[in-house]
Amino acid sequence: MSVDSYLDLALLPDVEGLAELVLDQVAALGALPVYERLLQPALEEVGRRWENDELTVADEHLVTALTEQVLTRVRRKSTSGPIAVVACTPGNEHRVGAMMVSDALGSAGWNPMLLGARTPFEDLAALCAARGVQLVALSVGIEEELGVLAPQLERLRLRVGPDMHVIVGGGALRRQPGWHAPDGMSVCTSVVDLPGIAREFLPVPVWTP
Ligand code: B12
Repeated sequence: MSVDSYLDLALLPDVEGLAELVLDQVAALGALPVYERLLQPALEEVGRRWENDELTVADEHLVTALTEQVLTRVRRKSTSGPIAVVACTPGNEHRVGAMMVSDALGSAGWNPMLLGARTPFEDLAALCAARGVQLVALSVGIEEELGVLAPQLERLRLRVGPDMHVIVGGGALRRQPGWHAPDGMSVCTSVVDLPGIAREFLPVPVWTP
């Protein structure tokens, strides 16, 4: 899997070539490893080249937009499992990771409800309470949000109830791995590892004679 080939195709732009590259890799390896080992490093490389003045903001927007297009081609259909909400924290516009998380939860038997970027906690709490949501996966993209995140999560759980599981991840946590989640909540920064964790939270069917 080559980050350089990915970026060469995206910057041309050759969206069909890009889709073919990704779909071939997905067929060989599965979607989640390709997200983690190709798409994520490619976007990080965009950030690095931008910092070095090798790419412009417009180039970054192009690669991000094409990555989102390609993701919609790879993404699996929702399952009929229980709803799991996927959202970015209120200050986070980095939504590509959340799209991948949504796929990871789908592959674990949940029915992902992807809310996307900048989701206010009040609205997230209201939605989860109204629908009896049992799993929320949150993506934190900006390290500055981590300072206030724990009390916000505590309030979310108070509002929705103790049965709701919360898994927190995202680029900010990969860059700042020392952050501690409130008790009873999980931190996971890998979409490859996420299905194993999320499966454990699936409600166990009650057997009635
Ligand atoms: C693209 C991009 C943007 C785009 C995003 C568009 C979009 N549609 O998403 C735009 C232009 C909006 C943007 C804006 C900004 N950005 Co920006 N951006 C990036 C860039 C280049 C790539 C991000 C990305 O998509 N990565 C790929 C995805 C797939 O990675 P990911 O989100 O980490 O997700 C992976 C894992 O973390 C995991 N995951 C994600 N969430 C979760 C959740 C769970 C539960 C689990 C299990 C796993 C998981 O799954 C994914 C697959 O592996 C990065 C560079 C970098 N080094 O990351 C900077 C970067 C993230 N941005 C940065 C900054 C500073 C900004 C701005 C403040 C710039 C500005 N001055 O305006 C704004 C802030 C906007 C905001 N409030 O969020 C900094 C953040 C530093 C920090 N403080 O934390 C970075 C690191 C660049 C840098 N080196 O400075 N950005």
